[in-house]
Amino acid sequence: MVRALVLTLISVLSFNTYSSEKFPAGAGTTLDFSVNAFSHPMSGTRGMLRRQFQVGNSFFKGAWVTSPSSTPLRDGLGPIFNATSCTACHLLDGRGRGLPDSDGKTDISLLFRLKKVAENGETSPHPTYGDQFQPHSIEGVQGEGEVFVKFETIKGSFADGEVYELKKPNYIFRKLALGNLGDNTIVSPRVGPQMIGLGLLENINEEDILAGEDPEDLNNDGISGRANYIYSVIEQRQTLGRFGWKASRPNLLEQNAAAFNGDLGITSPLFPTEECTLVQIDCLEKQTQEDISRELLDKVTLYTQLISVPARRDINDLSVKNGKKLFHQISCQACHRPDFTTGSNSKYQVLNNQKIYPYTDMLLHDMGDELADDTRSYEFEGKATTREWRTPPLWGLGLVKSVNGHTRFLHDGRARNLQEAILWHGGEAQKSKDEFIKLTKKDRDDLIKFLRSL
Ligand code: HEC
Ligand code: HEC
Ligand SMILES: [Ca+2]
Ligand SMILES: [Ca+2]
Ligand SMILES: [Ca+2]
Ligand SMILES: [Ca+2]
Repeated sequence: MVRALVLTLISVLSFNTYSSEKFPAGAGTTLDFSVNAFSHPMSGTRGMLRRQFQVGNSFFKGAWVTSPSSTPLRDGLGPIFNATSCTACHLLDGRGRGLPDSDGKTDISLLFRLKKVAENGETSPHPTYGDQFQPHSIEGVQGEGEVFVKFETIKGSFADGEVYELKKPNYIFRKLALGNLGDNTIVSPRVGPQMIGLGLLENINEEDILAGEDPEDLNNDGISGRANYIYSVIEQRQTLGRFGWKASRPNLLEQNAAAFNGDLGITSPLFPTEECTLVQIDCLEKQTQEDISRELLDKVTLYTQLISVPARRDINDLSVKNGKKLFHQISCQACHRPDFTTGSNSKYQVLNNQKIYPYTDMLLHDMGDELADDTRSYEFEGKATTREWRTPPLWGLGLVKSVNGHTRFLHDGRARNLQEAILWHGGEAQKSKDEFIKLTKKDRDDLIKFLRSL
């Protein structure tokens, strides 16, 4: 009885301590703001669990090799692939830069999803290149080609007269192994996102996400918000999508297995076939089965579930406080929902019942012509269309520069800083963007300072 009381008291006290917005991941929040800020396990992870986290980390970081090899635990790379390690695109568990500073070859961290559109508007994987473009290959197999970017300058100005320039990327596919992509091909660029707090996002109750949907915009604020649904190979049914820029993966296990398969060419019990299409004969000849086991996938998944989120900085700074007020005033929070409380279904207590501050509603939004993969609306992945993107979490944004040495944002890294990320917003976010443009210079800077404190 006394013990129960003491335990309740401790949990109430610790809940109060960590439920403030200073601790975006609740009790598991890390206080390291260095270059390693995105690489810590949830704070309090000790003993056996900490060792398991490190084992998972080693498979995430290490380079994979062609099979057969003297290290069967780390072989199976290819026949075609984007990179030889997870880290190549999620450096220090942070994000890729995606694009070079000026016209040239795209960065390894930028991958391209492909679809062919039929006359009736239905999309399917590209018949020659499949649903992802893999530039690299093992010996004896052809990589699919190279992707270059050519920037186009878009000019605009704020209401106070200050001018700005955005660089719009146009993608050019070169050295294509099996001929042109052809007409009616839709190309969807994606940069590797940061890995923090994913286990918490996975543990938000589905009803809490769905409560934010407003597909017909009944409250008339110009913002709809739709959930994505996709087939889960684990549950063998349509399930809510949470991960990826279009929320097209239902959970971290499937996301990781898909990354192994699509990005590294590593097959597993979840995705047992290599990415070769029927016309990629050299690729088909070098296929291998079950390059990794379910057990190994589970280790990497534990790792991705337990990566922590750094604490906020400067929350009492007056500019940051003003920025936060403006964030709400111009309706950024309508999509970048500040908080959720996680559910209680995780086997890791540190992920359960936490008040978290991810700044996402986990829903899809039409973000306008400029950000769309295609201005026409076709279903692209699950229910997500060519025009829609999942609101990305904003936690950790202020530390991307320290961790990754760049400040590139959005699904292909086209925004060169946080201000440009806002200026690319359109569609359902057009009104918010227009209001940002009308702010004074001081208020714009304060809003950015608020984002940098996240
Ligand atoms: C070639 C670059 C690349 C490599 C290599 C790569 N990823 Fe990713 N990763 C991405 C991209 C791009 C996305 C977003 C995918 C999308 O939008 O569908 C992503 C998304 C993810 C996500 C979801 C993050 C979120 O916020 O929704 C996880 C988890 C992940 N990757 C894990 C891995 C693991 C594990 C590996 C190694 C097996 C890996 N990735 C290898 C580029 C890469
Ligand atoms: C209608 C929903 C919506 C509104 C309103 C909205 N956003 Fe976004 N935001 C998104 C989506 C979706 C993306 C991802 C778009 C993409 O990558 O193409 C995004 C991306 C971002 C990013 C880049 C994040 C990253 O990980 O690269 C920042 C920063 C951001 N928004 C800040 C803001 C601010 C500040 C406001 C208010 C002025 C705002 N947003 C209003 C939906 C919205
Ligand atoms: Ca393989
Ligand atoms: Ca391919
Ligand atoms: Ca609405
Ligand atoms: Ca193997």
